[in-house]
Amino acid sequence: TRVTGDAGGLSFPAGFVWGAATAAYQIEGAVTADGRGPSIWDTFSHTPGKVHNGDTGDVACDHYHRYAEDVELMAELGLQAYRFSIAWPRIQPTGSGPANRAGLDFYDRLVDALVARGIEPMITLYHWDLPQPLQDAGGWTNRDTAYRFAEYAGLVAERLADRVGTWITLNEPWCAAFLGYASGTHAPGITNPPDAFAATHHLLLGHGEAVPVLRGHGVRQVGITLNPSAVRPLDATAPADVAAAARVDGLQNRLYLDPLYGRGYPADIRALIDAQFGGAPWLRPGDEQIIAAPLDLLGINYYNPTIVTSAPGQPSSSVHPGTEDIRFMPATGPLTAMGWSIEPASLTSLLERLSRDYPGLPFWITENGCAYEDEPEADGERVADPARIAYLDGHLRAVHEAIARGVDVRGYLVWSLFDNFEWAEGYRPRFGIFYVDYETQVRLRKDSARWYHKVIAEHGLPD
Ligand code: GBH
Repeated sequence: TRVTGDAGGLSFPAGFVWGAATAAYQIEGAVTADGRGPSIWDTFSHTPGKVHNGDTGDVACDHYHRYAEDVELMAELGLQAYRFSIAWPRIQPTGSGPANRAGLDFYDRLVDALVARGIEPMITLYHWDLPQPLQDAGGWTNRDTAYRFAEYAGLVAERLADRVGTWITLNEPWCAAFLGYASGTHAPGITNPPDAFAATHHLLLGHGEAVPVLRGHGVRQVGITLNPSAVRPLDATAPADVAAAARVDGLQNRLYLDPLYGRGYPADIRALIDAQFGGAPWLRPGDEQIIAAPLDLLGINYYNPTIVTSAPGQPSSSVHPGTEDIRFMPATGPLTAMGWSIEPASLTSLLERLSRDYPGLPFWITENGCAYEDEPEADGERVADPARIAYLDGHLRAVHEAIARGVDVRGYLVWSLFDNFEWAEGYRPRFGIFYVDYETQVRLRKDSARWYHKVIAEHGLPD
């Protein structure tokens, strides 16, 4: 495999897949169309003070009505794969019971349009939009939600498994659990630290219950997407900082990876949960075996590094349970519109570390990208986003470097195809390679989309 280009560009291994990603609540809008029920993100975004500027996903990119044109844009871009999520409340408006046919019909049409254009659909079953009635019964702190999730997975697979090869059960369960139930910065906005661990367990259990259901419908490629923290100590020679980084790694990475890879929950984090949160009443015999259902790929979302230092006895700056005595360092250098620093080398080292400690599954970069407050030029046509091109170029070089060092990375999906509803940050940060005018719903190719088109066409980075 030729991995070095002739004139400073970089070419990727044969078969490496180029794509882009979105999520249902962030782009679809049409929140009451065709029988869709409310999700926790409808409730949360409509609660004053929760989302920047009071923004909601009510309309978003109106993708629900514009999917056909949107697929044309993907085809013109040359996209090989498109990762999107299914809105559970479109399929089961109350979170259980028979499928809402009209909801399934939408994704059926979308999948057909993608397949017709030669774009490989990749489904994420859960990208954070839990049906509100399930939340009313406790949400992910209720073990029953895991079984409801597996049931929902079956309804979707029954309809789409014949045309969709790759299925991701959950997107970033750490975010769903820790931002949803501990910091409360995401839906459902609960701030009860032990709930983050119960939610984590039931998310993983739901994942494990769903895997055999998907296989039963003939699905060949099943994975999960995590947001592993590229964490390191502020001072690598200070044992307390090294220990702090190891704890964050435990709480954010090993807490998920170890049970998924069949090792059960990590002992240090189990001990922390017992000591600080009064045990793990949610854990039942056999659960860890269910969570360890064999997978075919691991999805990795990477945006920025995390640098931590030990800070005992200081007022806690951390909202994450178990890290009260740890300080998360402020971002440095040129920042994105999310306030995140830009460090491609951390992606290479994260991938190397994961492939060393968690061998056996091919990796996909299921999200990578950056937000800016892009605006069209005076001509109303061009959107110049050189910083995004530099970010994507740098991170693709980082992926390439990991591959050169032996890491098995099969594909790369830009976050995001479109500017969209950035959760608690609303519409201000724009992650898209397509600009969306939220007044007119006009989509404009940013310069980064033109650049990505070339990357795909050349199967690598131009000079
Ligand atoms: C992804 O999550 C999501 O999958 C996607 O929907 C989203 O649009 C995209 O990234 C861009 O944000 O310590 O409380 O400050 C984001 C991953 C990881 C971002 C944790 C925030 C720090 C949380 N997140 N990170 S906090």
